[in-house]
Amino acid sequence: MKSKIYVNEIGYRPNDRKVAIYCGKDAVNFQILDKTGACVLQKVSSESRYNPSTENYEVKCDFSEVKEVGEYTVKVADEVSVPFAVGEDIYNNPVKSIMRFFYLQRCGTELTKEFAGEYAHPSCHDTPARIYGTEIFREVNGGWHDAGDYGRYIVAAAVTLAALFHAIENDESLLKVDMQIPESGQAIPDLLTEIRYELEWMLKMQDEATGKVYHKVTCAGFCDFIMPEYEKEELVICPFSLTATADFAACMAMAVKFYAPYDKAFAERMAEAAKRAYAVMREIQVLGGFLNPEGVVTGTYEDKYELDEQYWAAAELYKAFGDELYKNEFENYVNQEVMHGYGWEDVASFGNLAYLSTSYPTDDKIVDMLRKAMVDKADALMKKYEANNFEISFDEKDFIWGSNMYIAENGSHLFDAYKITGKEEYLVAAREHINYIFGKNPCNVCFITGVGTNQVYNPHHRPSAAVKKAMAGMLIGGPDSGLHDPDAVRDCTGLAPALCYTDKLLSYSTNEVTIYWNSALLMLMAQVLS
Ligand code: G3I
Ligand code: 9MR
Ligand code: ZN
Repeated sequence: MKSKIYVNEIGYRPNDRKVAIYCGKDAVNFQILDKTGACVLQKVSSESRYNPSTENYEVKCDFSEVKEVGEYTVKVADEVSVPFAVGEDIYNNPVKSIMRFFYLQRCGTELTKEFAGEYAHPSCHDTPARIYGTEIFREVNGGWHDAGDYGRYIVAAAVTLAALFHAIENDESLLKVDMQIPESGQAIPDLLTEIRYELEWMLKMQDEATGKVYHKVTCAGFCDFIMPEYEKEELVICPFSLTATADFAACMAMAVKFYAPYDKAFAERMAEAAKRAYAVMREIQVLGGFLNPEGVVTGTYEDKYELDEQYWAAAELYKAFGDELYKNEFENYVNQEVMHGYGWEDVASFGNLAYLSTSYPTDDKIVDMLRKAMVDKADALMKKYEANNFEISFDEKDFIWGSNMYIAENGSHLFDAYKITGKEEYLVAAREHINYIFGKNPCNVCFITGVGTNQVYNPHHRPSAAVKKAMAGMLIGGPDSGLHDPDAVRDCTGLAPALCYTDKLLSYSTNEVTIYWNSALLMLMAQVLS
């Protein structure tokens, strides 16, 4: 039986705020016990408050004054929390496994036992793929499997890499992590090697003749819970899309500076690819965004609103290359509307950061507009954060498919406001989003596989299911009150929004994993924990 005390199951760094949540209608006395069971702190919780997301009452137990390194539990009456640590290095191991996930998702290459352990497999998905509706076959090997499925999607890839680049910008020590990949030990950092694996695949998805970018390559449908080399159906390349082409342009432009010091020719290839994609993206007009062509049923990443992708691309190309054209186009977009988003669907915040960090000239008025809008965005999130007993910037309507990505994303918006204003409260709030992910949530689960005490055991992830062991280091989607799969309907009907989560293999809408959920978490961790 799980207790009603919710903590970050990894723990807390000595000087960080430390709060446990207890579910109950009255304020309580709580104790912090050390490893020997001795009480090191005794206090009274906050008053109880109703929570529309859980349809329950909770109190907060603030024990921030416990700073000594050690292992602790929280005790309320005769209930005890899971044990957690106070220490400076508590996130090192989780970060490493969150990073290694990308390696383990590699497609089109053999993963050996030495580097992949039980998830080793021969090369997969390496036959030429049919361009949808034609007799033309194209070689598009490589890249990472997107998620619990084995598809490869440009939209997902681009935002994943954008978040990883921001993670590096905020915490350079990530470049020193030994990811234990076959290429480890080279002059170029492991993380850049791993990212290049995805970039090389993305480059293959751009049409040489036109510069347009194909939306995705997958089989026509989803396979069973088998290892990737057994998915043998024909690979299909789906048509070009504006979303994919704009995201591709932005991502390639962003990548240039990271690789220029190591491989000039590669950097130049990406610069060229970015410019060509940008130049042609608006010619791809599919009304209402990309939709699956007949006969294909894999993920769509459909996005009816494609202006933010162009906005992001304009900013990123300006930052990388300094041409007036990109500047003017971005500023025009901003003058119409400042947009936001660090997700696969809404990507504009990446553009805002690019414009604000370029070394080329910027317009003061545009800079002010961006900064103000970003702080306004964070202030709206702060209101939700203050109203939410679990100290996340969510209300009861925010628990949608991939809610954990939006948790990470909101944390990054709060961090942006911290950078702009210098106000510590944004940073503290952003960190609470990490505490939520690691177990201080009403599901009472640490949402990263292989981490914590109350773990996720049955992620919707084909290799994990095939091997019968959850691969470590994967952020799962989290509660989705939309009940988008039969298991969620069966297990969660009638539950409050924040509780609509089920650790079932078939619950893809609450328990799947993706590359861009992991990258969103890594970006936030790099921002607020370094
Ligand atoms: O944007 C609306 C929002 O306005 C509304 O309030 C809310 C209410 O439900 O819905 C929001 O849209 C949801 C959207 O995700 C938000 O990101 C849709 O209902 C929901 O269906 C959609 O889910 C997406 C899902 O694919 C289905 O299309 C997930 O974001 C997306 O991460 C997921 O991606 C899949 C790939 O297709 C295939 N590979 C696995 C991957 C992860 O599950
Ligand atoms: O495994 C698929 C997962 O990656 C997708 O996110 C999800 C929604 O598109 O679909 C999953 O596949 C399921 C399919 O949609 C319905 N039949 C069962 C499949 C496996 O659970
Ligand atoms: Zn594969």
